[in-house]
Amino acid sequence: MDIKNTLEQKLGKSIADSSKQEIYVALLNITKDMSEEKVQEDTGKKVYYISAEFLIGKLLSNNLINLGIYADVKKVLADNGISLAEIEEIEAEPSLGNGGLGRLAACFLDSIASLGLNGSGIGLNYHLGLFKQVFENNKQKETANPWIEENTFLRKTDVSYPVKFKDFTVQSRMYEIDVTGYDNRTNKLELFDLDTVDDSIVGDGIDFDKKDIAKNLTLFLYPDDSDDDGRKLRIYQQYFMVSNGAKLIIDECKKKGSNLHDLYNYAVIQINDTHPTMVIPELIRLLMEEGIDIDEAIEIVSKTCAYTNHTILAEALEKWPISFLKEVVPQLVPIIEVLDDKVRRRFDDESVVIIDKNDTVHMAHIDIHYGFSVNGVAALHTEILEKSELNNFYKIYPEKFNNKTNGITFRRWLLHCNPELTDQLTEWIGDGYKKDAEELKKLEKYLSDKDALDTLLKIKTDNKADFVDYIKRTQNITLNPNSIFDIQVKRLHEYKRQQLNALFVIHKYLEIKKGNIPETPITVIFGAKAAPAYIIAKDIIHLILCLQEIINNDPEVNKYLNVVMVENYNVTMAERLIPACDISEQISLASKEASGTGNMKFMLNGAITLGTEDGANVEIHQFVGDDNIYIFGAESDEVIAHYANSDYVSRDYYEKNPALKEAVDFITGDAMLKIGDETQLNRLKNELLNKDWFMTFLDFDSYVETKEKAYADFNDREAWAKKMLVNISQAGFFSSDRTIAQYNEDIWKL
Ligand code: GFP
Repeated sequence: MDIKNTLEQKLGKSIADSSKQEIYVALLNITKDMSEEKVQEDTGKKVYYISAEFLIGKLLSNNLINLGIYADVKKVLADNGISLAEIEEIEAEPSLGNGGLGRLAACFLDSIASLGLNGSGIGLNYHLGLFKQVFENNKQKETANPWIEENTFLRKTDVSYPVKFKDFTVQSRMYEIDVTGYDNRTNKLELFDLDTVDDSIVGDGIDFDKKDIAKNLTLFLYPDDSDDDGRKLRIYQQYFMVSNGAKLIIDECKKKGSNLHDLYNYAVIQINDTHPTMVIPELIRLLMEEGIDIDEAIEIVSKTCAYTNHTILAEALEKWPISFLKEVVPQLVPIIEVLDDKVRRRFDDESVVIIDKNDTVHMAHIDIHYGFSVNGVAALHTEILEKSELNNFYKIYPEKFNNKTNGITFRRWLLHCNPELTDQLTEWIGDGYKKDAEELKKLEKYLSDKDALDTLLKIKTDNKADFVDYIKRTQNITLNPNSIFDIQVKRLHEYKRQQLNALFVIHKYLEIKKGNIPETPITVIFGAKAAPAYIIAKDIIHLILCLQEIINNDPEVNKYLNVVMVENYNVTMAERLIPACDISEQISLASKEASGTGNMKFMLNGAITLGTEDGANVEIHQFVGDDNIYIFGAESDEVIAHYANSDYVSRDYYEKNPALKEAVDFITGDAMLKIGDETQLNRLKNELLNKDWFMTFLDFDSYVETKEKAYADFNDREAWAKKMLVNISQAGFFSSDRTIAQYNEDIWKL
């Protein structure tokens, strides 16, 4: 294909005479045309991945790569003095996800298409996304994030269904986004929406009338659920998603010849976390409308649906009062009662019922009883589900439980975000690794090659310099490119323990004040959004931003230590940060992080993990060996025992450990109170001293010691480069192509 010609044809003029905006739109349309040509006829069994979130990131470059024209487009533009990077910046990042859950769904869609499998994503088209984070007075403020532009990858379709709620019916509209496989077929992400949704009802920040469903239904992902109206809105959203999804699935299967009694031969539904759980009773209801009796309908649906669990945190396993369901979707209630009744008849165990004695519906319990597969997302996570969190279910259905360790798409997290490293790897080992990630192991032969190790260090230095420019240009933050980039980016949550990292920063600051100067300067970088109603999470952001102000403005310290929290952390920012990282912080309290996927992205880009034995860190550790990872802290068994015995008392650690006490007291010391919010800082300190549910203090000493060791090791550049190369060479297992191949082999059987 002659890219220059095609592009100029679309533009209707020469590239030289076109604006960047025009070039962006032309490229967008070219990729849409090319993707469309790779759509295949829907035959055979198909997987439907239903998820409240799809954190897909910008699409232009990803699609150019997957269509095989990225290099050509880049060259044609460069010949005209235009950089593709500038064109990429014009695209708004879709705001359809929150964190790892949504990003995993996006990686999976890429791998499903790239492996040539027939599958669609099903979700919602949130107009204003999660929210856009801005910092004001060292605090997070949430604003709307309108991302849908006139020229967009979204396509409006004719597909539309009536969706009935208790008091009214709405008419949906399906939009779709092409999911272009790498050198393979195109699949679809189907996003349901409502024509009546009205962005203008959003006032200051992200406030709106939660009761006006016709106008607010698809405005925001995860609307504030701190009151009943907010919780009911989530039920409206979830039902809207699954009712549309179920109708689409039935239509598509019928078209392929299904008589619905054999639905499971045509469709498999992967339920991503508990948000889409109502697809089970809704499908049963729809099959009954088609004349199938309830017992058979339940059997059919149970053979069609599979469930993935992403967390052991009770708060994230959804439970709805049955009264809410009666108010929003009364048509599902009798079905859920039958599902519960069947469970109660079979098992005399209150812990596995669907509707408990407080009239609360346990969504995960529906998934486990009425799905045919239950999987965790890393080996340790699945083991904890089987042995403790879901043990009562595991005893009933051992055959349903299985592990699928998460993965990431190397197209976005290596080929796209780190072109310099990609080219170098290709020079060293050929490009087979782009389709078979295990081939990265071939890099092992360079482990004693000094030139290769120097090259690797140079690529890291270049990526750091690029990031320094980018963050200066976009957020006016000045960074030292010669410092160690120590990075923690992920959703803000106490179990992920950004507060532990912040306590280290305080400790380090005080050490430098005492004259203990680090050999190499350090830059600690954070990126995280806190859920709008999560008070302590917002206090932690406040703490970090205040530390940033104090430390970066202290002339005694800022030559050696800087702290930065990037604003509005998203996929685009991650693509810049990850290739520039030296130390990857994966410091959750052992047992609490189901898997983590950032850990895999950092590893693939040559960062060294500093982490607990948690989630997929455990598997990373096994692959790279003790010398190429920094592991610290209590292990999951110890943590689980502390919870069981209720014997963790954070104040004891504080009283006995002067370094820890000094760091904790700093939170409400003079320097902080001068610039910070007293209420917030006091609340955070009290939380740590009197509760500390995620055992920050338990691991403080071990964290400090291990981190200092990593900082010291960094100075032996050759030894460090070796660690980097080992990490890259061992990353192959964490390709989402491997994960999806396993889902298909064990669960979907397409
Ligand atoms: C959640 C879990 C992570 C896991 C992802 C994907 O992500 O451990 O890796 O789901 O399975 F917590 P977050 O939404 O918390 O980032």
